[in-house]
This record gives sequence, structure tokens and C-alpha cells, in this order.
Amino acid sequence: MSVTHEFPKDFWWGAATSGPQSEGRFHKAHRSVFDYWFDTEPAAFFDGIGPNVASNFYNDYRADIALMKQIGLNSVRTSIQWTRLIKDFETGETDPDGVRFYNNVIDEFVRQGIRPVLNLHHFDLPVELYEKYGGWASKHVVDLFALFAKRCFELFGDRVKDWVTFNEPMVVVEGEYLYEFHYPKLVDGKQACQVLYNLNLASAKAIAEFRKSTCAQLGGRIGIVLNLTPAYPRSDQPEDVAAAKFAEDYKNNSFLDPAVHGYFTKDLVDVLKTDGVLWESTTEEIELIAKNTVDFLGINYYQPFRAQRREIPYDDAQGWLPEKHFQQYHMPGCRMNPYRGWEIYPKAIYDIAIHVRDHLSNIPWYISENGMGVEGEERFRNADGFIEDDYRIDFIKEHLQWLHKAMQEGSNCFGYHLWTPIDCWSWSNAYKNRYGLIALDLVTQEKTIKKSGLWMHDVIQNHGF
Ligand code: BGP
Repeated sequence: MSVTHEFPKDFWWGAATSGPQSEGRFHKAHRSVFDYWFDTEPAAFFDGIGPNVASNFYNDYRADIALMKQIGLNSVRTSIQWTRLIKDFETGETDPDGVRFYNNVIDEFVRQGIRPVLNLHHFDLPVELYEKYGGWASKHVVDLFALFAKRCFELFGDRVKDWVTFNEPMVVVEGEYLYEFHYPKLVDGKQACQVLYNLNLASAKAIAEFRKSTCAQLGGRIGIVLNLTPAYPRSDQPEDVAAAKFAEDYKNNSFLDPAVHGYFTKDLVDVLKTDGVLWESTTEEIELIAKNTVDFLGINYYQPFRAQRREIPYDDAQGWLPEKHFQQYHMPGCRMNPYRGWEIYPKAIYDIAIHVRDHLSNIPWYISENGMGVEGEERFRNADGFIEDDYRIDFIKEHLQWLHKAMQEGSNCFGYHLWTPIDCWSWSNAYKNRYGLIALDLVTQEKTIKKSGLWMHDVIQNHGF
């Protein structure tokens, strides 16, 4: 195969999943907010399917990792569930079965020559900490998270070199406190701002623990994974540009700037202060955030965000929401993934890469998630029994072409991870849309490599396509 898009020899080719979406709840001592939500409102989940079994990684991890190896993935991200590893959240006492399980998983990744990238939070707050303290709105929970992080570094830092504090903290803010798509489904803009700040603080506190750990002394690195939705204005009229600027500051820079530069975006702080919704912070906390920035960035890219000035006046009776300063623009004729309802715009990956190069000190970064969720993939299963997902191959190719161009132009990207290795459970969408390189039969739990998995195998072998 002749390669027109060549990537570095040490490029991370991999895929990402998470504990709550793959493991299943087997032997877990505590419930996360998602476990609790499913137990109390199963009808909120597509086809009434919750996280109880997921893709059965808890029992199948050896075979699953072998399939990942068969594709040739050299790195895989998953997450450690707080609710599985920790027995007592206040003291940080660990659960023996949780420790055994994650040790086995890590050892198996290492044995198979796959670099494990471990994330500490993937939307899976222990529900007890929400009930007792108000979850991420509480600074005590921030401290408990730092304790959990410390335990993880102590236990697994000898073998895991790449750590992530949070996956998509903005989704916690938006899903739980603004737009009601994650439990507890609140609409409370002021609290959302405090949670946004507390998550940044929690990430910095976990990084501070990491810096003290032997893992850091052994050359380990720590980063954060952010979902970036680059904000494009409807037009170049100043009001549309200003609307997009606020959306960019709120949705993206609110985590990017503290993570990379150690400070909050001044324009954002000014607006939140004027609006009376700025978070409560202390000088010590701000110093801690300044000192504990990330070593690398993971960027999840799925869709852009298109913004326009407000045409419908903002109704203050609903309290403060970021939409006070913009309206989402639904661009006519844009390319959509109809199953997920997300716009497909591959060029944004290039824009992100150039933004990292020019405004984020060209910090080392990788695409930590990108992918295409498709409903009803069984209809593409051929006579030989494997799924012909050419649309996924095209989707990945188009994104990689833009990424390649940005790397040629100097963006410091070191990898590409697809969401996801094996079809996994997608929150309230459960198993509606499939993303994997490997198909999961929900009834038999049989796992088979898709055409995209075979294609990815060749890309990895050839260092490009
Ligand atoms: C990201 C999350 C993943 C995953 C993915 C696909 O936001 O980090 O956990 O679920 O999106 O989205 P969804 O599952 O909502 O279709």
C-alpha cells in the first residue's frame, strides 16, 4: 500500500473507552450517579438498558485486550472507577477486589505491549458524594477526589506512565447543571459556574498529588482530556463574532486555559463577574491552579459549535445561562450524522491543532476521542459475518487528513485515539449508536472485528494510509 499520509513511527494509534461504559457493575461496592440514575429511572435509558453488564470488560478483559492487540493498537485509554477502587471515600481505603481487577487489567495491557492510559473520572461520581455533599459543587468532594487520585498513583504508577485527571469535565457542567442530560439534571447556571471552577481545582489538586508521587519521578506524565467544540460565528458581523467568542471562552477556554496556562480566561471572568455568577475561590486555590498545569492535552473532537448573536431576547426569568450571550446557530445544509444529531466537520480538527500550536504553547497533545456513532449497524453485517462500516473508515480518513496537514505545519500532536475499541454502553443512549472497531453482539456478548478494525490494522502497520 502506498502511503500518502505518513505519521511518525512512535505515533499513538489507539482507542478510548471508560470503566463505567465497558466494565459492568460486577462486584462494585458503590454506585456512581449513572448506576443510581438507572436504578431509579430505567425508562430514561434507550431500550431500558443500563450499565449493569456494559460490554462485560470486568469478566472479558483478557479476550478484549487480545482483540485490541489483534488490530495492532499500541495505546488504549480506559478509566478507573472511583466507585470500584475505593471502599471508604473519606479515608481512601481501597477495595481489594477493585485493586485486584485494575492490577490485572494493567498487567494484561502491559503484557500485550499496549500502553495503558488511565483516566480518573469519566462522569462517574459516587452518588453518595452527591447526596452527602452536593457532588462537584462541594470543595470537600474536590479533596476526596485528590485522595482517590493519590491512591491510584501509589497503586499503579509503577506500570502506568500516562495519566488523565478528567474526561470532558465540561460535560459534567452541561449535563448535570445546565441542559439536563445527566443526573441530577439541574438547571442552575450559578452552580454550574462553581462546578466548572471546582473541576478545574480538582484537576490541579490531582496533578499536585501526581507531582509528589514516585510515578512522576519515574518519568510519568499527567494530562486532561477536554471535549473541544470550536465555536464558529454565523457571519463576520461583530455581534456574531462576539457571540462565538463568548461560546468559545465558556465551552472551551474555561478548561483549556487553566489546564495549560494555569489561569482563567480574563474575558470570561469579567463577564461572569458582571453577571453575578462568578465562582468562589481563594488565593491559595488560584496559586495551586497556577502551579499545577498539565504535561499534555487530550482533545476529544466530535462536532463544532456554531454561534450567532441573540435574536430572541434572553429571558432573565430563567436565571443565568451561558446562552445569555449567544444563540446556537443551526447552519442550513451542514453535514450531519443523523443518528447522533452531530454535525460532521473534519476541518475543525485542523483548526484545533493550529490553535494548540499558536495559543497553547504548542503543548504535546493527542486526539483522545473522535468517532462516529451509527444506529443499526447489524444491517451492514455481510455473509462472512463481519460488519462493513465503510462510512467509519471514510470518517476517520477525513479527520486524519486534516490532522496530518496540521502536523506538517508544526502542531505537536502525538496520537489518534478512536472512540471506541469495542462497542460500548453510551450513557442514556445505551447501545443505540455503535462506535467501535469491534462489534458487540448484545445477546451473545460475542465480539467481532469490523472492517474499520481491519483497515485500522493496515494503517498502523504502514504508519499511515
Ligand atoms: C464523549 C464521551 C464518551 C462517549 C462519546 C460518544 O463525549 O467521552 O464517554 O460516550 O462521547 O458520545 P455518546 O456516547 O453520547 O454518543
